[in-house]
Amino acid sequence: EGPTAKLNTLPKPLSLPLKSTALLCIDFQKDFLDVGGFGHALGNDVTKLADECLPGAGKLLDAARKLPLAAIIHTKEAHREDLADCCEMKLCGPRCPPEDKRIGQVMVEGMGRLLVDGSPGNDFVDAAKPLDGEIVVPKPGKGAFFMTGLNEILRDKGVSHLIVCGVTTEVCVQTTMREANDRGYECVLVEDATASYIPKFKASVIEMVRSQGGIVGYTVEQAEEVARAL
Ligand code: C5J
Repeated sequence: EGPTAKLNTLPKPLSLPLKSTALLCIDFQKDFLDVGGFGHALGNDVTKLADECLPGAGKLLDAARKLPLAAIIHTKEAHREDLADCCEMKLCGPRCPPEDKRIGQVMVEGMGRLLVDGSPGNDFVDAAKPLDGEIVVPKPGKGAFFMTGLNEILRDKGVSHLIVCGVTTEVCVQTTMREANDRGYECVLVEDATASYIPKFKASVIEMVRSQGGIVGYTVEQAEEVARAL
């Protein structure tokens, strides 16, 4: 019951019940989108991400802010200052020499400690900054349900459906969608509001999500279409 937004999704059309739908924006942070951030430190070309997904994310945010959706939620990959929530394996473990440890270990000019909560580079990019009243969920892992209160927040707000956007498609976005799917949330991934450093991985995730009758969820090509339907 209540208003719905009809979307031309794949593998089949989806009707979003607005009062139980949340917009989930995943990790639109300088650490992933800006030169000098964590993504850059890992050796990625970060320069194409912003143009690929931020205009789409902006359309989703503008449309969602005009409505009473159940919630607008922004996640950020952020570790505690003491790194107690960063396991040794993520910090690097046996895979690289100690001087290569990146998370929280080196100070980058303008960015501070990579992937550490409160550092300038860990903050959101201007185009996708949360507004007052929107929910920010810091998370130490790839999936937004791991070591966070996200599931409880969604249950409390009566959310059944998630419009998903963010970076990077095959890491934090895909992991979060799989976690959400296992917890019973219907997810729709907005293709022009997500991006990867590795374009073929983005294409694969989109195909994977909607394969086998929508095994992980739905996909829709354009944020514009979602914005119009909301
Ligand atoms: C990564 C993310 N790529 N937000 N995090 O480490 O996708």
